Amino acid sequence: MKRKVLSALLIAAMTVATVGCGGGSQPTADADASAETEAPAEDAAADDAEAPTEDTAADGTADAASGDLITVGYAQVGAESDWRTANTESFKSTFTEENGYKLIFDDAQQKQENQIKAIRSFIQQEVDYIVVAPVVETGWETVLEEAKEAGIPVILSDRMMDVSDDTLFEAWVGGNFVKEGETCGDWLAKYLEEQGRGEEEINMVTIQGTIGASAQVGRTEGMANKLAEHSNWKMLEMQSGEFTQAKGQEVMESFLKSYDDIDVVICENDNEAFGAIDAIKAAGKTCGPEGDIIVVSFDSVKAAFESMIAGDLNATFECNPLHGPRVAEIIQKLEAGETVDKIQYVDEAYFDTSMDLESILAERAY
Ligand code: GZL
Repeated sequence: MKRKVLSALLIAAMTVATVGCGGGSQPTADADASAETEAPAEDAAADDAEAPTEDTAADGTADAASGDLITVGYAQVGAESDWRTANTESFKSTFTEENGYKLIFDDAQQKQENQIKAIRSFIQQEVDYIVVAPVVETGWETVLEEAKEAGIPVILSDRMMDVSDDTLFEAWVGGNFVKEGETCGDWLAKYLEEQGRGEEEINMVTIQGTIGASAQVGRTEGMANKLAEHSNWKMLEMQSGEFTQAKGQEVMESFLKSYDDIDVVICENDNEAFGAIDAIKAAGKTCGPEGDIIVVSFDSVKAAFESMIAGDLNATFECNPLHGPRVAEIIQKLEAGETVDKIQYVDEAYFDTSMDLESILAERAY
């Protein structure tokens, strides 16, 4: 709704300043009557035709009742993992009314068509910003064009979109997934060396994430880069566990039926690892630092620390889910008419059983 106020202010400004209406940046929060204030011609033309809405007075100022909240539509992937739950909580605790926002949240249940529907609904509701955690990288150009046409900035969080025109989104904030995969590979090489297995034939399997999701693409690529450095490492098979515990267990069960000499299982998120560990134990095998099979995973959620402390999981590679504050910072900069970096990686570490996990866990925010 805030955008309508801004547009009304802009029209007032443009009426006074009679400036040219070539393409330009979004109206900013402090749009003033100065001649240099610009807005894309279509915005001005579109708003020109519209009377002030019920919650704006004739002079375009929002009345106290409607407040001056920034409305944010958030198209979330789903609720498939502990990481996702922490990510959702980060947004809900950041985009609150006391922080000056109205959050419209949509859980797409891991379906792209639901996310596209949500984005179209946000456009119809004339939100001020659309935030998307795209379930997969492709298939977004059309709906992003619609958002651009409506003059609504889009911010990407978590996973990336593969679009030919990167002006279709303002910024992306998330993990460096290729680096996560490579860090995992380097950790594995060091761990095997320390175990005196640096030259041994090592058989691996991978439980991938949702195929086509940036986290899956990047982690698989990063690990592949490291496989290429170790001719004694053999990737027996890779299958998607959809980033869920149930599917992770199912995939590991099938791997254990197919191969009786698995040395390492790489799980592309912690929840898949929890499922894989259940499958390994049900098959009468052991895992973890003292076990038959090395288990590594990604995310570093609290339950992963508990699994390492229990001796089941060997290591987890962090993917920070707390994107709410980062996205809010981007929005505040855009509101102030500032430019924002297009790509913003979050800081990430890794954790393994050589560390003081109880102390680290006590400090973890997610
Ligand atoms: C990573 C995120 C992935 C997590 C999974 O940024 O996209 O999706 O690794 C989650 O836990 O399902």
